[in-house]
Amino acid sequence: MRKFKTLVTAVVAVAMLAFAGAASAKGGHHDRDHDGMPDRWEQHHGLSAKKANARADHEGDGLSDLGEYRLRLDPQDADTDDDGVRDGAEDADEDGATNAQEEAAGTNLRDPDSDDDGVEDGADDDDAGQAGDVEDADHAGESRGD
Ligand SMILES: [Ca+2]
Ligand SMILES: [Ca+2]
Ligand SMILES: [Ca+2]
Ligand SMILES: [Ca+2]
Repeated sequence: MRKFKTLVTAVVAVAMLAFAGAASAKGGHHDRDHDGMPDRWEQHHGLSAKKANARADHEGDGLSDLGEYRLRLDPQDADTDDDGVRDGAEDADEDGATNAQEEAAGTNLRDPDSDDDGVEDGADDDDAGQAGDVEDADHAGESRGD
């Protein structure tokens, strides 16, 4: 009977290993806390890979840690490229809306025209409400697919 128990334990262990292997191979990279930022990147930048912290803004530059990952910036450096403009105030895709404004609006930091309506995000409704915004009619009754 003891032998049987040992055998069962071994089989269960092998099955668990196989499952873990399949799970980790699936995503292409490990993201244990499922916050969109791979473990390796989080660890490299001193962030927790075990706690979902995508919305955290580590150095307080106005751009979330997830936004920093998406733009390949340093979440520990408020001005990654040292040009005097904080990461949140930069406009990575040059669409007239800053990175921080795009995060607040839920638009794509790397796409100048997130909803593909021909109007750049900076001039679009949901962004900064900047002058020259004439897109109201266009968006009436339209649900944005975020
Ligand atoms: Ca993660
Ligand atoms: Ca930040
Ligand atoms: Ca900068
Ligand atoms: Ca954009």
